This record gives sequence, structure tokens and C-alpha cells, in this order.
Amino acid sequence: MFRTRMVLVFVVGICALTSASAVRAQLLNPSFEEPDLASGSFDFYGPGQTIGNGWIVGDGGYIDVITDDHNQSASWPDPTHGDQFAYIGDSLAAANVFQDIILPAGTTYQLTFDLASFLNSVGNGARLDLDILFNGNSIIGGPTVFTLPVPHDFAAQSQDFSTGSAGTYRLVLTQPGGYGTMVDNFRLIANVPEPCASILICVVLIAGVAYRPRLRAASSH
Ligand SMILES: [Ca+2]
Repeated sequence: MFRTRMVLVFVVGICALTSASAVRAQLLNPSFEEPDLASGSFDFYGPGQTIGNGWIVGDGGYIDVITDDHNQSASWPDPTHGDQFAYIGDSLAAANVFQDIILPAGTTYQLTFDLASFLNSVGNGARLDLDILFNGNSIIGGPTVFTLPVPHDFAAQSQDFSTGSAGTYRLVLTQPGGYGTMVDNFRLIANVPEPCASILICVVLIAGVAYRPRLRAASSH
């Protein structure tokens, strides 16, 4: 009986783990495909302006949206998603851009994105100070600093975080000045319980384990 209980606890534990599945959270214009620019061109956005949908430029320098075959002044990396990416801080000037996201309480997230520097010797490499704020306070202990040497093509980066309260969280991307910082392909993945399929599997497993000793007891008579 003790053994059966242990197996039951184990199955319930496995079910609890597998019922948490990756779900894409709401992040607007995550790879800077809005607005849709003509191939080979670029556009720039100053403080207070919105980039397509979601991203708002903070105080400081300009944010550029660069298209795939734009070749002016420098050697640019190719976008990793779609045909546009963001250049944080036109002419290497300090700049920041943010997006407010409404998130539920008690959820863990992984934020992933791609970071690149110029492909020729422009700037001091890439540097992105990434912060996530709730009511103006960082929930990750201050900004995480991501860096790459120059030259460097796009490379995947990630930041984990958890929400304590439901509400509006601010994702802030800052380039402190002097760096050629390109970003693309943001993804925000939440670990939340999946309602149907895994629960059904777990019910079947638990019922099976609970019913097993009765079958054994019946067969011993
Ligand atoms: Ca893109």
C-alpha cells in the first residue's frame, strides 16, 4: 500500500510538471516588421514616437528600423526573422525603447531575442541593457547587460523572469552610447498549465495506479 501511494505521488508529480507548457505571451511587433518599409530603406523614430505597434522610444537618441538589404554607411547583419530589425541608437548615440505588456500574476517567463553588432568595425560592439519594470522598479535586480564584440552576427540571448502581481510590466531596451546594437526576433514564452490534453492523460494515469492494488487483491483470492 505504501508503495502504491509512492507511485501515485510520483505520477501526480510528473503530471504537475508536464502540465506546464510553453505558451506565447502577448508581445507586439516582436521582430520590428511594422511598419513595413521598402526593401533597402530604413526609418528612424525619436523620443515619444511609436514603432509600428507596441514599442515607444524613450528619452534620448533615435531608434532605426533597418531593412534586409540596407547597405548605407556600414555593414549590417541580416534579420533573423522577417526582413527588418531595430538598431538601438542611431549613429551610436545613447537611446532606449520600451514596451508595456499586461501579464498575469505568478507566472514564469523566458524572454528571448537575437542581438548583433555591426559586421564591420563600427562602434564598440553591441551592448544592450535589458530591464523589466513593475511600477517603475526592476523585477530582475536591475538591467541585465548583454554584450557582443564587433563584428558579430545575430546571436540568441535570453532573460528569465517571474511576475509577482498581475498588471503592466515594462520591457526596456537601452543602449548606453558608443555601441552598435541591433535586435530582432523577440519572443516571450510563458509556462502556464495546459487545460485539456495533459489533464486527461494525468487522470488516466492516476486512475490506473489507484485501481492497480484492487486488481492485485482480487487476483490473489
Ligand atoms: Ca524582424
